Amino acid sequence: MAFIHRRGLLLGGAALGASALALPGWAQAPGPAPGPAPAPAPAAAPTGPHTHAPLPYAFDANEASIDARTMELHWRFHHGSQVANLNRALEGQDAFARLPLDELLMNLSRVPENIRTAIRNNGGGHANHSMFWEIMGGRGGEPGGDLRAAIDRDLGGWTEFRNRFNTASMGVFGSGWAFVTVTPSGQLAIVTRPGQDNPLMDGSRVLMGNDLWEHAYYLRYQNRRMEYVSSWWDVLNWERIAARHGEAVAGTLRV
Ligand code: MN3
Repeated sequence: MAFIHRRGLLLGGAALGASALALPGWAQAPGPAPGPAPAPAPAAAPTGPHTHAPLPYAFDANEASIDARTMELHWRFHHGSQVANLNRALEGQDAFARLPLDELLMNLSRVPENIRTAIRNNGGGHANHSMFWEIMGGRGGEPGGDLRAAIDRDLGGWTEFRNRFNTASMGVFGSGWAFVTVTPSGQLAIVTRPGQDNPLMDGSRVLMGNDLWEHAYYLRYQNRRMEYVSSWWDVLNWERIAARHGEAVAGTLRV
C-alpha cells in the first residue's frame, strides 16, 4: 500500500511534465530557441505551523465512487493550497499560529479582522479535507455497535439517515459541505455549511462529512451531484467513523 501511494505521488506535477516532453517525434524537432532567463521563483510558502498530511491510501482507493485523478487533484492542489494559504495568513501571528486547528476555528471571532476571512476559508478547508480523507478509503457497508445505536436513536435508523443526509447534500446551494456532528455524549445531527465553513466554528465537532464542491466530483459526474452523493457511501470507512464517534465521547476528537 505504501509503495502504491508513493508511486501515485510521482504521477503528479514534475513526472507528468517530463513524460509530455518525451512524446515521439520531439527528438527530431529542432531544439527550442534559448529564451529569457526564467523569472525568480516566488517566495516559498511557510512550511508550518500546519502540515498537509499524505493521503492514508492510494489515489485510486476510492475508485468505486471517486476517480483517482479527482482524488489526486483534490488532495494535492485544492487541499494543498489551503494549507499553504493558512500558513501564510498565520505569518507573524504567533498567538494564533500556536493554536491547534480546532481551537483556531473555535476562536475565529478573536482572530484579527484582516486575516479572519483567510483563516475561515483556508483553516475551514484544511479541517474539512483532513476529515474527508480520513473517513474514506473503505468499502461502505453499514456501521454497527455504539455508532449504529446512535444513528438509530438520533437519525431515524440507517435508511432514514442516508435519505436525510442525501437530501441535505442536494439542498446545499453552490459550494459547501454536509456533515454529521457529534456531541460529547455521542449524540448525532445532520447539518450543512456553505463554502469551507466547519461546525467547529459554532463549537460542534464533526463525525463525518461530504465535500459538495464541484471539484470533488465533476470529472466523473459533471452536473450529476445526486449520483456522486449516492455513490459516496460505497467508499466510507465505517471502522474509522466509529472510532471518531468513540473519540468524541472520550473528548479526544479534534478536526
Ligand atoms: Mn474540496
